[in-house]
Amino acid sequence: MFDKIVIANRGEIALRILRACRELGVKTVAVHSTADKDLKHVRLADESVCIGPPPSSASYLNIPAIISAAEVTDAEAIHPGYGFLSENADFAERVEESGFTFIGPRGETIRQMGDKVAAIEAMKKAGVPTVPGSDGPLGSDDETNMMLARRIGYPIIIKAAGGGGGRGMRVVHAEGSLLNAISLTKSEAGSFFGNDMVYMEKYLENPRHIEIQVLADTHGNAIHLGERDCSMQRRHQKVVEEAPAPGISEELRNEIGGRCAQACIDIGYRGAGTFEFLYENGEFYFIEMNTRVQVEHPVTEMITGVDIVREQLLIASGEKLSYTQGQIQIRGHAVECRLNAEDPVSFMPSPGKIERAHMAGGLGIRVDSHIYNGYTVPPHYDSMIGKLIAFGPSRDTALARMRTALDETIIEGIKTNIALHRKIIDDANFQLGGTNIHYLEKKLGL
Ligand code: MV4
Repeated sequence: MFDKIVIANRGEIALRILRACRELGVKTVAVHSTADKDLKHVRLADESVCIGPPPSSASYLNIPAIISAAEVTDAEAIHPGYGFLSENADFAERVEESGFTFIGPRGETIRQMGDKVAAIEAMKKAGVPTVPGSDGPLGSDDETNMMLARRIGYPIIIKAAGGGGGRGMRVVHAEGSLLNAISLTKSEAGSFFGNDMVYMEKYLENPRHIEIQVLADTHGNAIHLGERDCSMQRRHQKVVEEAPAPGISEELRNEIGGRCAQACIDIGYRGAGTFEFLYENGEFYFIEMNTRVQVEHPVTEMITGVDIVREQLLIASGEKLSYTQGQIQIRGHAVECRLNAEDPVSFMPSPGKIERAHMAGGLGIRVDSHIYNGYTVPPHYDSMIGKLIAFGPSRDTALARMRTALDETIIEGIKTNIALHRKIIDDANFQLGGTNIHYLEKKLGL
């Protein structure tokens, strides 16, 4: 195991990584912007290095500053967390070229999965079910593209190969708007992502967003930890996640999970990863792979007992996975509410000083948050201030515990989305389980 690592992130995930390091006896270096000197994990870290001014571009995205921090503190590895540089292939490569271990996949894998056309091709080849589509980039021949769309059947969606997470896509309902949609998406993609490659898929109108968590080591072992349902979202921001996904049988879980684990072996995947699927009418359709630890990883940890960040550290240090697939059991149900500092009406970020904070507790409650009494939420970063996770033997129990926990939680001085969470947990359709990706926006009347 490493002697010391750099945590190249902030907020709750930096604290989550620090806790995993403590348990493994790994020393920690917190790198932070000037705006973040009072973060909880900075105080708890063995060492801290200020890497720049508040804007992310000058601090958490500043590759030379982060690598220098590893050099001056004599650290061995860098954990990127999520967001920021976590899926930057150039960063992963520069970390390794500088003699440090990147806690994540090889740069080459990150680059392959960042190219959605290449990712889909690799997954299709590995036996992972994909959305019917162009199976490759669209060419410049209008007649061919029209034939392709007709064969797939409208509605179709045009997506940028360099996009993902909801950026660079356009739905087309009829042939009349196809060619214009292709050229618009292409030119947007060229300016946003520096890559004007686009592809076509059948547009699924009312899917759920279900993802499979995987772990793969450098000894040829790969396992899946079941699925999460992340359908409760607004403008591509997840709001509530849960595991397991309501209505997914053990047989279907093992079938799709097994294919994801095998795909990891086929592509030489290393570390924790997530296969994102659309799920409609009982079928899974792969759309993207995330090559990082995700915000919602705790719901999987709660139902499997596997510490995903610990496994990331073990894998990166060259050890074998702590579990075989046969040792993984799904037990109970977990729900996560993302707590955001935001206006309940406009959804605009609401940074500022937290005058009073009291976190919930009790059986089955987990709080992953860096906030404390008197902490000031800076305006420069994402508005998520923590996650409230409820676990129970059944989904109903997990939801009842979440309701109690939301009512116990006190955050004063800033606006939060706690009332929205209460509304979601109390929603009759959410309680039934299996609402689709459009449900929350429709419920909110957007
Ligand atoms: C789709 C789709 C329907 N059909 N692809 C949006 C984010 C990006 N990861 C992929 N996205 C979608 N791709 C096909 N073929 C609908 C979405 C989509 C979506 C997906 C997951 C979670 C939330 C979403 C919200 C709107 C659209």
